[in-house]
Amino acid sequence: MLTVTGQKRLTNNTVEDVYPEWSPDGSEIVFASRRDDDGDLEIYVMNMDGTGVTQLTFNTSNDSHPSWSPMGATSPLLRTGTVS
Ligand SMILES: [Ca+2]
Repeated sequence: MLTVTGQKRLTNNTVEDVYPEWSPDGSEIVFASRRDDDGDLEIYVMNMDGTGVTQLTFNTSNDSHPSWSPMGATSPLLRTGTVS
């Protein structure tokens, strides 16, 4: 069971970091961001402490609302869609 006892800023930039979702085991967070400078959303994953940010999608569409596959999976199940 994950117990949250405080708050820590995990991202710090001038663009959107949106649609975060914890991994089933609480060790990682998948999210969408516009941080790659081409203006559309991409999907990223990071450790629960904000380290180890890894970009998972690379395209010109808005990739958003990522979700995790069922308990025990080791990587996010990605679902892409257009953000209005
Ligand atoms: Ca994209």
